[in-house]
Amino acid sequence: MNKKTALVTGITGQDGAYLAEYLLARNYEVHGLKRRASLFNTQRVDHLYRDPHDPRRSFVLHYGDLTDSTNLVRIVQHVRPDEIYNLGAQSHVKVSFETPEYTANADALGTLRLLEAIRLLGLEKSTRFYQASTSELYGKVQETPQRETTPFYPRSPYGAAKLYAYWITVNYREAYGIFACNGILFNHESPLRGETFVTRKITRAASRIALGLQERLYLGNLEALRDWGHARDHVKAQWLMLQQDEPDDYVIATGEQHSVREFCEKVFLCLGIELEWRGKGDAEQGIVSRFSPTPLLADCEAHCEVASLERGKVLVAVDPHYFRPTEVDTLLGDPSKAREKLGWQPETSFQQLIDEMVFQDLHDATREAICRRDGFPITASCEASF
Ligand code: NDP
Ligand code: GDR
Repeated sequence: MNKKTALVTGITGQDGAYLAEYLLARNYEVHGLKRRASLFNTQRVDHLYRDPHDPRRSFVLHYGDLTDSTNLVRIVQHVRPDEIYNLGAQSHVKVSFETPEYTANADALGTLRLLEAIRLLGLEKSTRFYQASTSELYGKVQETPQRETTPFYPRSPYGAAKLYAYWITVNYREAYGIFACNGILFNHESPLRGETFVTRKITRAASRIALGLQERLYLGNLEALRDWGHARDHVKAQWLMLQQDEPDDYVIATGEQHSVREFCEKVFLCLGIELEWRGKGDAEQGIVSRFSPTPLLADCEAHCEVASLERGKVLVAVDPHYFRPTEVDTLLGDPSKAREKLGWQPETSFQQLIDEMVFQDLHDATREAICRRDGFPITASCEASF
């Protein structure tokens, strides 16, 4: 059977890395778009890199940017992919309030540029297109749970940009017969999740606090409810959509909802730290009610010191700086259509997701602690604003 070729934008991001693995395991030739940066930005896919002289090479990166249409046309023309996965985006909701125009350019017009590239090059009948749509389209939710027919009400420049991308994908499917699908994916996380999204911010901070590398974790809205799945499961659904007889749009979610507060409690508990909440609103704090290191944390003691966290110590505090001008309070997806038509269902439980993320971040924190102790002042990158 002929090798299929896929072009993945956003290949250096969380989903891009999982999808690249998934496609390579299915014998695809995978081409990815990477942005020029002054520092290496390919850490998530470096293990897939092959020397260009290796004849068995199935993984190729091209410099490019979703804001540059000539470059997109050139890459699509060169690769002539069977499938395009448009995962590239300015994907941070809070950041989109700071950079609304750029977010619209990359997330909304970027999608149009790719669809136009398919059309200009006459690939309408040969190249299938996946658009990374999002539960942020539902924003101020009009019904619960959210399904494919639920009306959209975006609450951020990111959501509004993705709304355009959603509809232009539908329009090019209907107008030009392109096999184009929207995956309306609810939040999905992993050890590869960007450090400024709330789940990773929490697993990273809890691990560092447990090893005495950080004093406190500052968060925004603890009440926000999300339907959190695992990126590994969700990228399978992206691929399945493009393997169907007809193009369509699908909600991809777990059908389970948890609050930021609960996520936080479960993460600290993984390390043996029981949290108790005191105060209300902006003054709310998560304090230690009991600390008895779990075997996972106790194992670190062979290499570095575990923090002594006495009862009553404040580990989590609210900082209104992290609130958003308009918030999405609650999201819960109904993945029935994906289950029935794609045969897709999530395989990773909420607890397994947390365990995986904590395991990886504790490992990184241990390395940081050892290096610091031995006089190598590693500084963990942090971004105070998000
Ligand atoms: P990430 O933020 O981890 O990755 C985004 C990717 O897009 C990175 O590779 C980034 O490159 C790239 N990118 C950003 N701007 C541009 C640009 N102008 N041109 C080309 N590439 C660009 O996101 P995720 O992997 O989590 O998400 C993948 C997609 O799915 C995104 O479109 C996101 O909006 C959407 N989505 C994500 C969900 C989630 O919960 N993860 C849920 C629903 C939708 P660089 O590495 O250089 O920054
Ligand atoms: P989200 O993810 O906005 O849902 O977008 P994020 O993890 O940033 O926020 C989830 C919820 O947690 C609340 N929150 C905080 N968020 C961050 N980042 N930092 C904090 O300190 C904090 N405290 C509380 C937020 O207010 C929010 O309610 C993600 C992205 O991956 C999008 O690209 C994707 O489309 C959607 O998920 C589905």
